[in-house]
Amino acid sequence: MKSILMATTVLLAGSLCIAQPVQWSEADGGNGHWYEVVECPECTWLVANEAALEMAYLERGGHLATVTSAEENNWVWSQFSEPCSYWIGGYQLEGGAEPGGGWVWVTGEDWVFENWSSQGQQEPNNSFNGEPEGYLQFDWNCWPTWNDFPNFPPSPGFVGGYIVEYDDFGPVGTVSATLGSVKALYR
Ligand SMILES: [Ca+2]
Ligand SMILES: [Ca+2]
Repeated sequence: MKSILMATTVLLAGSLCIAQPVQWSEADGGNGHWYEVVECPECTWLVANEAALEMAYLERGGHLATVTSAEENNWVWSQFSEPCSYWIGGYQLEGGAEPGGGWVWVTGEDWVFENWSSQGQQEPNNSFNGEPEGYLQFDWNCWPTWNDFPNFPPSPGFVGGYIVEYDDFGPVGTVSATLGSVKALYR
């Protein structure tokens, strides 16, 4: 009986995908922040945003990852084995010119680096079957570039989950208090 239980435990442990935060260390040219992937195909961007703000690691508060340089983009993309269609922390403000205007990071960091997809359709294109798009994800075509997308997972494969960044804002709760509420164009 004991051996059966042990075998079951091993099987369960083997089948579970237990994510662990990983540091983009300064020794590797990084920013010292920690990152984590959360699988959640049913998560809208707004749900993912709220969930990320509730997360913490090493007493750092989390937020959806803000990918503010090519180096950060490449590190996240390769570190998490090509997180196709995962949400990251960009969204479009009300009044932003479509499709590329008014994009901001949840942290308020400057929107300087952009990495829109151009391999297939040119993104941002503000249209998914007629739905406007105001939220940021890694492209669902599995390119290491970005797509603007609506606040929903319309069918399996279009949303994988989300990427959390544990910043140096300080203790748990500090980040969400600092950021305030998201005022996006499309709910
Ligand atoms: Ca960042
Ligand atoms: Ca798009």
